[in-house]
Amino acid sequence: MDVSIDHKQYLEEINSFEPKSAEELEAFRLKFLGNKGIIKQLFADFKTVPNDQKKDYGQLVNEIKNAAESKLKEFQTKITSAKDSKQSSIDLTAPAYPIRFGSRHPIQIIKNKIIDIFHKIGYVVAEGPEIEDDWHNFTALNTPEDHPARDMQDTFYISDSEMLLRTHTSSVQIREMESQPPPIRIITPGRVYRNETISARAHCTFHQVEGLYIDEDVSFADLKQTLLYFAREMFGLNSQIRLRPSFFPFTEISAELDVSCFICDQKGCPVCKGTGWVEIMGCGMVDPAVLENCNINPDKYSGFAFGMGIERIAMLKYQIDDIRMFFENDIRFLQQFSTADQ
Ligand code: 2U9
Repeated sequence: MDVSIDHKQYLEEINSFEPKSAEELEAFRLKFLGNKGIIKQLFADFKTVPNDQKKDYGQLVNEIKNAAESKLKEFQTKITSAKDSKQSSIDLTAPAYPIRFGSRHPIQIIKNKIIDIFHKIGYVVAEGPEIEDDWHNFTALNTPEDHPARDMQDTFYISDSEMLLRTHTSSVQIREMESQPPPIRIITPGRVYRNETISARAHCTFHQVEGLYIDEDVSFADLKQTLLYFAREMFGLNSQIRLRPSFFPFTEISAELDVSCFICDQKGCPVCKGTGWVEIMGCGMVDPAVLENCNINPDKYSGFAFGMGIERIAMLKYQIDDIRMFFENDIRFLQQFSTADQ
């Protein structure tokens, strides 16, 4: 038996072997060194080799075995160290991908600021439903049947029902007055709806904060001092206020409140249209008929109320000239309101 030919072929195959993957190396191992592999078979054939050739045969098979084993070892180390170096190329101490912080919506920023200002002088937040009945939105607020606000043109009525979308958060104040005796000191932030044509100045939905203070001996002087405090906290400590007579069905007497222009310091600018004053809210003494509607005795109690549009305050503070910006959720707009203000 001549074993030298196979021996040469095997050695050549083993020596020229260069695996490209762990799978190829495993196939090589099984082929030569596996339980059913070539080397096992060569050793098994040993017994058929004539005695005088056994020594040479054994040497040759050992040579093949050693070559296969050292090849396997060489590539096992190479493949594992390649894997290791791949793993170590991930730097676990490196900073994570930056996550861009969100920012609060400007309406929320202003709303929270207004709540904070009134909270400091004892007002608590009250909330109520956006879908209201006629009583809480109009009748209890002394708004007569023929008042234009009740017109389909101004109010969203819900078809086939007695309900409507509240046109102001005064409805929440009625609910609060109905459910507890004075003293009452509340602010009511919330979304309201009006059937308006959408433009740069008006929207069919916006946000209000209204305030209400009912107690014995509440006077117009209390209203003035409270709103002066608010104006100074909101627009700067040098702010002045002025009140102009007005009319609302639910207040008597009624007024509009202007703040001295905080943009130009009353020198005259486009925001105050050269007047030095900017209108920020309406207010007045709660009409005794409204107190009566809520079973509060107007001979014992009096109170003041005020209301402002949050969008209007935000437009003034941030000098935004189009109310629609608040509702479009354009990220380029929203990102401009810094977390520092929140
Ligand atoms: C009750 C009694 C009285 C709330 C008031 C105003 C004046 C006012 C407007 C400002 C701009 C609405 O958002 S706006 O369009 N509001 O001018 N609101 S007095 O008076 C009340 C509220 C509740 C029980």
